[in-house]
Amino acid sequence: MYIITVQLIHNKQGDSHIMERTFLMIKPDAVQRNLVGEIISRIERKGLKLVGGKFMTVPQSLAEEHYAEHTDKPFYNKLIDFITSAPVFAMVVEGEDAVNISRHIIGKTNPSEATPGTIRGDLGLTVGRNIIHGSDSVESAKKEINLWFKAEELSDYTGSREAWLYE
Ligand code: D4T
Repeated sequence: MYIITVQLIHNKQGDSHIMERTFLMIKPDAVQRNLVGEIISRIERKGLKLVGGKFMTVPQSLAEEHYAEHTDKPFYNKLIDFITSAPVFAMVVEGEDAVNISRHIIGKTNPSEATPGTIRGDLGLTVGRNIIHGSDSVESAKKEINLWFKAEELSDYTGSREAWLYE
């Protein structure tokens, strides 16, 4: 059974908007550098709503499945070693256009090219230690949420400030 990651929401005025969920993972470097609170704070301040989160050491099999598209890349082995080397904080966040917005606040893959103000631009230095992962499309978000989380680990709830975030 797949977890629903995109929903059409109707407000009282009859307007509709698309609510998305995306998968984010605070990587081992950021956990070791005590940046978990700083990063979650940036995501929450933007208005994205946390609907699931877990602190975990990534099993080899999960790391391999998550990064399956990179199997042939020269950095693949180092990437798997890194991601399984120490705990990560995996989470699911929800909001209008959540996939796109979270990629924007994360910044470019290589922190040396990421704009100041973004998570990678402010907190990272090198591509092999780039702080956080975020799904790059609605399709990957769906795949990754279902790979990392069970349906019962996610919460459906209305945030008390949603009327001040959405028309
Ligand atoms: P992730 O998947 O971690 O959010 O990163 P991106 O989506 O921004 O970038 P990606 O899939 O191209 O890379 C996956 C992961 O591999 C590391 N990496 C990447 C690396 O160590 N060396 C490299 O040259 C590249 C391109 C960083 C992110």
